[in-house]
Amino acid sequence: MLRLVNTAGGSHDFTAPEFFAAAHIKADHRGFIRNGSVEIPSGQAREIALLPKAGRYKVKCTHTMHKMLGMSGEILVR
Ligand SMILES: [Cu+2]
Repeated sequence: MLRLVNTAGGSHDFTAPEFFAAAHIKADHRGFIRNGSVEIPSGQAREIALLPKAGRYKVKCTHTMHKMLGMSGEILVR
């Protein structure tokens, strides 16, 4: 289960297209993902049941300037 919690005052997204493309995602949870990205409004959470595939994947927030502010990283699945 991937649980994304946004405790901030503004919206953020979790954008990892290669990660989502490689994973097996529960059918009725696929609607949360658009173009490899999950939007999480302020104060909300999203839970996505998935089985990730081993590998390294880039992840970032695509909101304006957010990547520059440090919202990027790497997902490592072993
Ligand atoms: Cu952000």
